[in-house]
Amino acid sequence: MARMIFIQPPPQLENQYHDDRVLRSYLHRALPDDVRAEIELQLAGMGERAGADLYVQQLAERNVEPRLIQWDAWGNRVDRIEVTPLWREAERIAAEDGLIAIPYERSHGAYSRIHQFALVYLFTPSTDLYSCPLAMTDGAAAALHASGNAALIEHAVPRLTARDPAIFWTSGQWMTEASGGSDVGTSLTVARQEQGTWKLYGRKWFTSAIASQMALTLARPEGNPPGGRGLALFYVETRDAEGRLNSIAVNRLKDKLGTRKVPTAELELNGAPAQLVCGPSDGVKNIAPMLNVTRTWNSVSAVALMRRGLALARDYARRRVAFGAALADKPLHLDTLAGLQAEFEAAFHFTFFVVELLGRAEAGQASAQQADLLRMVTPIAKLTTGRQVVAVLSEVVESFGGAGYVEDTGLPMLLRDAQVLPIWEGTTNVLSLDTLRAIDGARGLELLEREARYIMQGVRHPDLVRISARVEQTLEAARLWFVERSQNAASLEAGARRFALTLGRAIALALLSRQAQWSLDHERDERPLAAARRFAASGTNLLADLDATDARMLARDSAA
Ligand code: MFK
Repeated sequence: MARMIFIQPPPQLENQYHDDRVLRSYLHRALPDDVRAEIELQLAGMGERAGADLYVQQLAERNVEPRLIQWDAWGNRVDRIEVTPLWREAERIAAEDGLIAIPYERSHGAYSRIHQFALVYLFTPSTDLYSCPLAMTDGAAAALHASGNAALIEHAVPRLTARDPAIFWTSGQWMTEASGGSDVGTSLTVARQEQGTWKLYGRKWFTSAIASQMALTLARPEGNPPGGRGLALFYVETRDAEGRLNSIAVNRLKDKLGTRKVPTAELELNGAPAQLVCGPSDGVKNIAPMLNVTRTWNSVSAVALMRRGLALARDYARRRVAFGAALADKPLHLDTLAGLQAEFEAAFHFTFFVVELLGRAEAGQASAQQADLLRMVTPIAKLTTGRQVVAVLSEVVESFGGAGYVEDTGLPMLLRDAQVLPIWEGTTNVLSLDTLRAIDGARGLELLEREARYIMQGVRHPDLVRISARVEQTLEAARLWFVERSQNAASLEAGARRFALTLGRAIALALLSRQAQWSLDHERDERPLAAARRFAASGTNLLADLDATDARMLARDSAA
């Protein structure tokens, strides 16, 4: 007699736009009806591909990785990178759907960034972090525009923003050096003028887009002082007209925990020809517009991966029967998923708040205060969502039990990819310090408090009124904490991460509350209210009065 074998049902994905209540409800609130009507078909198309053919291809290519081919058959050094088939398809879709073009064409004015990032959010989880080169491409276009370098803008930006895949270029962002890491100012790459051309000499330790046609990079013109100010921002084209690398050697690809489809390379610049983008100094300052755009992509990628994990976990919970019932009918399993959903919804509204501000600023519609706000919330959203995505995806993996730990379900890859999001583009701690720089004293915190009050001014449901009072108290406590700690630089620095996360969680809660009231009023939907209650209960104020001496003892853990 044949034995009955139990087969676990794999999770499945529907159209990722139609299936996404949070995205659809947000777009309904944030966009005028005519703009939403104009973009909806495209979003549904992207949602369909993300849940179907791209996802199928992603699972089928799970073991395919990019390759560095250093030599051709005849002994020539070629250093060619072969990316995966899914990446080639992703590049075509990105160009044709205008994933970079949209905010520069600006057909929907200040709403163009919402249009772009809604598409990016749908596209990202099914395309193996192809959003990495796209983020840098967008950042390069933004930095070139900010530079005012008319020749480079005319030459490169039409390629970076092209919709024709044959013309479309992507850009790298080569900052990290072995000496530098987060401390970019210690970079050792030197720029020399040789026969009227700048040539770069040095080693770039983490470059995520050598397969790109151009890069923005930092180097120190000979004779310049040390530090970030002594660096200059350079434009480099990676290959010459014959397709040979321009005095650049690829030493190896990195063997990384995740993002294994991203061909991150170590490069040797052996006199690579380059052009100055702005002046011969202030490179860190001049590349900052790029960082702020890539950090926004990072936040969007974090919410996109959280959403993918939840879509899979929820679907699986309906199919998987254990202990006599579907997981979706088990109170403890539901409670666990509800907590993750609340984190995701808060992260989503925070991220798209940054996206809205960016769109307004680029369309020339942001007040000076909104521009300051954008500068503050960009790192705060990046660091907050970067922590959330790792926590959420760790739980998502666990919600599948042992299956979540098995490679060919595709689930471990989600967690490994998520782990890069709090690291690249500035770690949680580096961005916490950037937050201190960006808020520029108590004045910035007052601005945040005013904005939170403005966001929550329309809430009427009693629970949301209580929550909004809590947000105000938290932000006020953060301001008082900041003012007190400002007397002692070491103590301020020690608390910077808890401070930045407190701001992040409080603003996210304010935004989630606004959406919850709107959904009650316009959709009779209580789910965002439930998410706001959950998120509020999980705590926003992380500013416990922790002692620096305790921290030193614990962190060093030495016998002395
Ligand atoms: C899915 C999407 C993900 C995207 C894919 C990414 C692929 C990854 C490729 C990578 O390159 S990852 C590596 C990314 N590396 C970083 O993000 C660097 C992290 N370190 C920092 O951000 C440090 O804070 C920083 C390097 C900026 C500190 O350097 P400095 O030399 O100590 O800078 P300083 O003196 O604080 O600031 C110099 C100027 O820049 C100041 O202006 P002023 O000269 O007017 O005073 C700053 O205000 C300004 N500045 C710095 N950061 C800024 C900024 N301005 C605007 N926005 C910012 N974010």
